[in-house]
Amino acid sequence: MLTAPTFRSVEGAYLALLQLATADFEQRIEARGNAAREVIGVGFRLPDPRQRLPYLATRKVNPVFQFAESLWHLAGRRDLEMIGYYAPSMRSSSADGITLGGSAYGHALFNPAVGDSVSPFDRVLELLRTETDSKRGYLPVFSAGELAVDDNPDMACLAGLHLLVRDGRLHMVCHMRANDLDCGLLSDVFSFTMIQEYAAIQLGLELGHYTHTIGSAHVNDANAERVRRVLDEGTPRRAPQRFPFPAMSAQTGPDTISRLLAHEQLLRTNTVEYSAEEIAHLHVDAYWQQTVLLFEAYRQIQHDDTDTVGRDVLDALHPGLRWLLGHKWAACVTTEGTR
Ligand code: 5HM
Repeated sequence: MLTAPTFRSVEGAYLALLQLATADFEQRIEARGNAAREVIGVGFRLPDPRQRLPYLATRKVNPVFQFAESLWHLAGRRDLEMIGYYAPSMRSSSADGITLGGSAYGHALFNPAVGDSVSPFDRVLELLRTETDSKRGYLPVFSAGELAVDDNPDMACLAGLHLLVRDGRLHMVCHMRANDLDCGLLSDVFSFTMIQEYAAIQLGLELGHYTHTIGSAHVNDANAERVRRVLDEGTPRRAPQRFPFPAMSAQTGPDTISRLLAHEQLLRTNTVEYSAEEIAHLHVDAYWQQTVLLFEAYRQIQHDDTDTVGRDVLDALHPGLRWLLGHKWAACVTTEGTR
């Protein structure tokens, strides 16, 4: 097959890649002390990029982090203060303990490049609005300057994102120089498809397909045991959990992101606490209220001395998000067993 194989949701692609790198790997590598099995040059396509969450009990995806990271990217941020609260492990990639480098993709996409006054993201949208069938809508992330940094702790794994408008739909092709299939792939696909959907809304277009390509696709030996358990769970005999995810609200724009991040900061710093009822009356539409509910659930887990997250918050969540929270944190299982 010359085009990338298609999967109904990210879960199928994730399992197929894990299988490939575990059983049919091409070589063993040991870059920077990480022993891994590797396959070179792979890819897949998601015809519906909204199906960006996997529902596997053995791979405890953290949807709070997924949405937090996407918003962090969409706001063009690179501060550790926010993202480190959701993913403490990212602190080790920071050279100065304050900011992230290459992995702060949104910082490269949503801020003007040196010498420019408009961000690459806005420049590409402008191009796509004016040039029919353009092939030039490329958003580079990896920069040659990263190679010149001695002992660089955080070199961008994302080479770039390519946006293509065809027949009224916005497609995206992602090029990764390297992807850790177990640890990096899921959050990368989540964030990039969120950026794609956000871009489609800004352009007033339908969401097209998403194609993910990887130079070095690998599974670290340190994660081999978990990968084996995930593959055991994901055998074709298992009926997959299905929680179709809704479309991002059509009025989403930069103001939406700012408003959400204002609530995020208040919750992260435990300055406010919200009931589901209060979240329903915030100046935030129903789609994004789900994210505020996730932030409130996480606030309770982090700051409240409690072993359960409020029933009202769990009940108001999309069933797929509730399912994921219930598998990630015991505090999120309702008395009726949300799982
Ligand atoms: O030595 P190198 O810079 O390639 O190590 C980075 C590791 O993080 C690789 O295993 C890469 O695949 C993984 N990674 C990822 O998969 C890192 C980031 C952060 O940029 C990411 N996805 N988003």
